[in-house]
Amino acid sequence: MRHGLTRRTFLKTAGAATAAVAGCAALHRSGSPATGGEAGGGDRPPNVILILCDNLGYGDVACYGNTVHRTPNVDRLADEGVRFTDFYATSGVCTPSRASILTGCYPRRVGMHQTERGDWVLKPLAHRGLSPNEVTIADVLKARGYATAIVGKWHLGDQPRFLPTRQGFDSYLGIPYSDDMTARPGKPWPPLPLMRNETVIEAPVDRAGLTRRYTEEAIRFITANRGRPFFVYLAHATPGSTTRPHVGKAFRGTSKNGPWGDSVEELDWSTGELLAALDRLGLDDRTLVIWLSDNGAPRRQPPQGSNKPLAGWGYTTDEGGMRVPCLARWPGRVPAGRTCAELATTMDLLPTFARLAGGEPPEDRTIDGHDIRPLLFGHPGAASPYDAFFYYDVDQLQAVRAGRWKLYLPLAAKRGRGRKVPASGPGLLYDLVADVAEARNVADAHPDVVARLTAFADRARRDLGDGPARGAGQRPPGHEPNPTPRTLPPT
Ligand SMILES: [Ca+2]
Repeated sequence: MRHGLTRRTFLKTAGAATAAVAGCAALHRSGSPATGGEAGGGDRPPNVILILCDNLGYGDVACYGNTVHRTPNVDRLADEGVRFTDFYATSGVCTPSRASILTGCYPRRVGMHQTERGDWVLKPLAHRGLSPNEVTIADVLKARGYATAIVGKWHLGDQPRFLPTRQGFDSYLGIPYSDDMTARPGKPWPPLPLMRNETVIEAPVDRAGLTRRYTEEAIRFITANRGRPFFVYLAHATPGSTTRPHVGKAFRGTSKNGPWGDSVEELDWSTGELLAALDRLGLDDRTLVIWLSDNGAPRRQPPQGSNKPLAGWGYTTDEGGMRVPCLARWPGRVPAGRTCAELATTMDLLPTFARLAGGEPPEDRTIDGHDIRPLLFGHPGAASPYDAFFYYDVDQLQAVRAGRWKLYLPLAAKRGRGRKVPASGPGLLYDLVADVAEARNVADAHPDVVARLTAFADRARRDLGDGPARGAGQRPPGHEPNPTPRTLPPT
């Protein structure tokens, strides 16, 4: 690994590469390695639409087994693309999960596993944010000539220096954090702001209308940029973190599962609108659509969302907390109607998109994710690129998966929610292939597997750290010494 290159150096280098590739493509219109082959058909790389739901569970859509919610448009993505059964977010909560999506790294790698106060997620006026030195998906694709937009929830820092417009996005419409972080007594939080780029345009924003507005904004951006490659990160606010999801008028009370079901069906409607727009614009076969969630459905009494058949709830390191639905559709390139059971993660999006765009992920730093084009394209024998995957709760390493096995480490003081683990001994071992619900601990029968996974955990501790102990491969987060609230400009 080379050191010393800043984000700016990466962007400059990548920009030069774009120019070189453009010249090359002009000379060899059909055979350039950057624009032919896996990068996509024709002479331009694919558009990418990344649709992210908030707190939507593994079992919340029909193509993952839900029998109550009606999700024909999401199911269509499964019919026309690939459905991943073992796809992971890197955290059970928003901020760290989103840091991984954008950077291709474990949250601890980029210092976004906790706030400066050791909390789960960033609150308004937090000092912390994703470091401006990190390279995001938007940076990588923008350097390849893409138009880049984020529509929706950011949650990687609400201070000006941390906003998406400083992280490679040409445009932004959305809320800079969670939709439950509204003005309230005892908190210095401002009325919930809707931002256009770096300016608040509405506060408090009408949360019920967000899904429709976000959908319209994404379609407007796609339409305006149909003649060039584009990247849209559509990060919906729902089902979200409020005790009753906010739902548009047209969907209120229309499902068989209360506001949660209404919001899932509204997300399905939104997905259908986007697919219709792609069809109308003739962009179907040059657009990769990825649809997923940032973490599992949280526990509610009575229950609202579903993580079935997985065990546990959002905000934990149980499978139900971190394994998410993930669908990918690209007609003509991603084979239709396939299921992929190989382990993949949100960290793979950056390296994969970089390659699809004819570029490379940043080489001056460690990126934890992998190029999963072989899984997307269904290459015969394509296997998970992970020897091990690590489950952290805030700063604590709690579990390791390798192949079919998941080991919950013994912890004298396990933090957060989720299953209880022994304080000492081998921990809890589950065979996720034979026992997807993590019901039968088989640690005693497989001491060799326990030893192997424990060694992986030691590797993670050295590299990424654990608890207060720093790892050798951690990078610092961004820090704003004097945070200010995002409020409407004076009139
Ligand atoms: Ca979330």
